[in-house]
Amino acid sequence: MFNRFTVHACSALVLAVICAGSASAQQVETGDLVLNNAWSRATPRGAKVGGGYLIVDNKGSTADKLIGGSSPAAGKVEVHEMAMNNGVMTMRPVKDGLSIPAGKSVSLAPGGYHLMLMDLKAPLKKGDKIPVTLKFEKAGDVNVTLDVRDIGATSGQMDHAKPGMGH
Ligand SMILES: [Cu+2]
Repeated sequence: MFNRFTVHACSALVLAVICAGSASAQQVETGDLVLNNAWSRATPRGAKVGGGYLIVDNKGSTADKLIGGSSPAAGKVEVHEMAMNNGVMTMRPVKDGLSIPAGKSVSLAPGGYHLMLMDLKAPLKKGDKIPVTLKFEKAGDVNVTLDVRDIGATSGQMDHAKPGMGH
């Protein structure tokens, strides 16, 4: 399943993001934006919110903005940021949207910016594919699919750090 080349390639930090992207095999291109590695984390029973993570590359020469989104799996989808507030980790909606600067890559990941799926219709289970429509100021509506990973997953790259995979 994982040949020697894959393991070695994944060992190189610089390739970690590429590896993670190919692991989920999902890349969505729309105009100047390339969306990669969209994923989520399984939620505990009864949880009403879940996170959504992905990497947005802006290959164009003008900035765009992620304003929000929607999903059939949730009552609403917001863009949040985590921040330390008097030593306490808090999160809040990103005011006026998350800017995606021209030529830059913006990561939504645990501990930082993320999508917040509010009012979940059902808990997210590992292996689920959650369709989300992201709303960008310029690129408009873009459909991505969140791969739901293990409840303990912390980032896309961590998927490679499993025992027996040569790390
Ligand atoms: Cu949040």
